[in-house]
Amino acid sequence: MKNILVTGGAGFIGSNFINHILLEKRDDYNIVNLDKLTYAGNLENLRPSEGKKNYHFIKGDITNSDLVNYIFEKFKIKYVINFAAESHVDRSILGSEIFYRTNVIGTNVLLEAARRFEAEKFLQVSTDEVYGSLGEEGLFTEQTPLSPNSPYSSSKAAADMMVLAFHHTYGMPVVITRCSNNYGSYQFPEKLIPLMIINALHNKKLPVYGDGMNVRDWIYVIDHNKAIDLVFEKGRTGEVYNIGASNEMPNIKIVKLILNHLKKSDDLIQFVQDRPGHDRRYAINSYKIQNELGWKPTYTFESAIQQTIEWYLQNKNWWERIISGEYKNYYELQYKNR
Ligand code: NAD
Ligand code: TDX
Repeated sequence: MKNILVTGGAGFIGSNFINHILLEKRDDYNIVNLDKLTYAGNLENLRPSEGKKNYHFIKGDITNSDLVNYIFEKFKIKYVINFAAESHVDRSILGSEIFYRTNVIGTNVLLEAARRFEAEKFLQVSTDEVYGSLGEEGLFTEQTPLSPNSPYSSSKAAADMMVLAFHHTYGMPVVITRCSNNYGSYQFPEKLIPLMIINALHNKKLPVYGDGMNVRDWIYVIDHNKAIDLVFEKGRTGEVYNIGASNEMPNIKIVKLILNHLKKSDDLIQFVQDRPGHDRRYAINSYKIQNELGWKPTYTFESAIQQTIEWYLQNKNWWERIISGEYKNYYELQYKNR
């Protein structure tokens, strides 16, 4: 039995990891999910895992070192997968402090506990945004220098540096994954794809930043989590693995695809003031994980995006509860004067 501390497991990617990858297929994993349940955390995401005997939930903050140490001791934790983070770029532009507290200090607290309790693996879930922005050519490799541009991505880059420093200095068995943009069910409505689906369903304007030609490299969340599971099991200590499905697309193309699927008019599109410091293009070279660990994406964008749109159509209760709460204030602040 592997006693694994999974942090941020009530968010979009972490809950998918627990539901789909672990509990359906891995009875040798004993998972302790530590999540603060911020605005982005939602226990409804974990319904399929509730009641399983190899799954435990603890509400708490990764910056709380007493709590983290207690969890390591009580559950004999030997493995950490750190998903917990403040994850939305636009919110980091509105205010950066919580991003540094959670993403940097929180990671440090987890690393110190992992050091104290001699953890056998520490997997840091990072992002391609740490590499900064690409021009029209080229792809991010693991050798691309870190050059983050937003408060969010700079906090993730700082955390990555610290994780590698713990390996270099203390010999800690760490590994880092850097993935491109995810999509799938249970993604919080603030992110591009769910935001556009939900606005279109309400015949509300679809706010496309700038000229809509910023490019993101999209991967289905299950493919990301299969890669994380593989890196967790087989990744070499001290290494970084990029994860991406080679599916670059300008934002406007995705927005039009969503409108087309929902049989709504392109007139709903509204080009609005650009995101400050908006990275132009992300694109991942995932040769290393494919070649070394044999991973490859299994979902095509064409089918998985349709499935995702259908999920939002079938699960209105999930997102209606979110958008009728505190989210309204965020939406107002973010979009009112654009
Ligand atoms: P999310 O915002 O949906 O979920 C984050 C989760 O972390 C929430 O459940 C939240 O309650 C929890 N959390 C936040 N602060 C916490 C704290 N201080 N202590 C404990 N729990 C806390 O994010 P996501 O999209 O699921 O992203 C998960 C991870 O993957 C993040 O580290 C993110 O940087 C990384 N990532 C995301 C993407 C993407 O496209 N969404 C791509 C690459 C990497
Ligand atoms: O209303 C919008 N209009 C718009 O044009 C929103 C919310 C976004 N956009 C654009 C900005 C980006 O170019 O769409 C693109 C995607 O935006 P987000 O969904 O906010 O994602 P991004 O900023 O690319 O970051 C995501 O991928 C990397 C995740 O949020 C990060 O957590 C992850 O690290």
